[in-house]
Amino acid sequence: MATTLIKGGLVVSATGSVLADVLIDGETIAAVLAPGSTALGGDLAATADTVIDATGKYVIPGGIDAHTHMSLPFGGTSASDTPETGTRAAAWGGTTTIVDFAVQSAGGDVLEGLAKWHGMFDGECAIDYGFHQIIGGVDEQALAVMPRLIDEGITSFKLFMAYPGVFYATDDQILRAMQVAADTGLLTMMHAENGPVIDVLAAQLVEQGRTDPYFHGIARAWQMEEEATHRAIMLGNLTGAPLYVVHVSAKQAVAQLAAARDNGQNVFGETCPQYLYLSLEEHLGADSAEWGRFEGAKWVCSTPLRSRAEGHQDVLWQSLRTNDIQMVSTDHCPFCMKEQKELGLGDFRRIPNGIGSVEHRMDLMYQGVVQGEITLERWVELTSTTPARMFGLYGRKGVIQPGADGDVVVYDPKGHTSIGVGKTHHMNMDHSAWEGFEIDGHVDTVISRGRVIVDGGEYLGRKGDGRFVKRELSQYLV
Ligand code: DUC
Ligand code: ZN
Ligand code: ZN
Repeated sequence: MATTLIKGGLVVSATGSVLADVLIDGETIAAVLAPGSTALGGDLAATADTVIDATGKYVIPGGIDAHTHMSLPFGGTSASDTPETGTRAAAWGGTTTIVDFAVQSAGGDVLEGLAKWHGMFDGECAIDYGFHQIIGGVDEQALAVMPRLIDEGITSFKLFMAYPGVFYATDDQILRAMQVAADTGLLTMMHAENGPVIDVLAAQLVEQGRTDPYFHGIARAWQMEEEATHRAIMLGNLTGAPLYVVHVSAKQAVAQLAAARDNGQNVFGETCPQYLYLSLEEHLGADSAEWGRFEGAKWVCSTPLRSRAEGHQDVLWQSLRTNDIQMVSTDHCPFCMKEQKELGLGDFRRIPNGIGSVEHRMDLMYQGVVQGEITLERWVELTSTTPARMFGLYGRKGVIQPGADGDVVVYDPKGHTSIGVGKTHHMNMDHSAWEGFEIDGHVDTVISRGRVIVDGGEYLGRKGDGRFVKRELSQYLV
């Protein structure tokens, strides 16, 4: 088996940082040793097949993005990154595992939906991947089949309190699905926004001629995120099902989660880089020579970007420090402006919802370290270790220790990354939601199960390197 030695770097974990050499044997981490150690019987730097000098750099477990939507059919089109292009872009950015969402649509068969996603992903990916299951139609058949997902390595499912007529679940349906979750250990993931109310507000705005992307953010009011988050928490409380709320953007929703946690309830929250850095005023309300007031369509996603004047971004950063929010994923769901976002010219309701970020999450969150918002260790915890623990991957992923998969990133804090189309942009999009962002750091080397797939500004991997990973139950269940 080929061996790789990463020598002289600062190995950063969720619990601390230490100067160490990391030896990977084949696909697996074999040892974490004092720098230059000969404990294994010789000079490893002389005998390893590949030696990577990480002096002055951070050595971290590969990023885990637990919320992506490659090729998701949405709003009359499909997310523009395929499993192939999206996972390659993820690799460029230091993410070595994604968890995407297989879809069961209303009236459809859950296991057929899952099989379809396997068909789309298998043999296509640059990095390892797992699936959550979207239950888009909670009916008797779906409820009966859900426990079998665990045998398939799918230990979490997502419900939507938004999107009536598409993925929407009513309260009684949520109750039934959560009862299954409480009985089996499946983790309930919730898109918490009150869809029926939002749809009325959106229709009223369009009738008033308020059709620009900005009004997407007005229609999707924070009150309806807070309300739905509270309702989901109460249904979780009633059923005893642990709850994971996806893409939290409103500070009031954070407060709901914090209160429930303080109350002893097993609830968790995820936010995304767009809610930390971008805003309703500056982005949804953007205006350009090329697109006029439609420019903001680039940042139409749900939940929406929130007002900076109202302070949501500051509260979200704070919540990452206090652990009121435990994870940062991307909700990567990219659409091009041409022919995709454009579908909503004249009516913001028709703009496909989503932002592409899978390539930039590790860099964007590292910038939080540079800015003093989070520590180095918390960066690793939010982007790799907690996702692994939350979604049943820990031990294999999310940690640098003997026996774990050789998923390792060498990150250079003295490097620099200019984000934007024509600079660092491998996502299949005609624009970047992050154009112009400058990062004081750089993903130098990415190793996936022992294979160097990014190094020296070159992509060295192959389509099909990535394998499906069956997941265990969440470590956060009690
Ligand atoms: N939100 C998005 O922005 N895109 C896809 C689905 C979702 O919930
Ligand atoms: Zn969602
Ligand atoms: Zn999503």
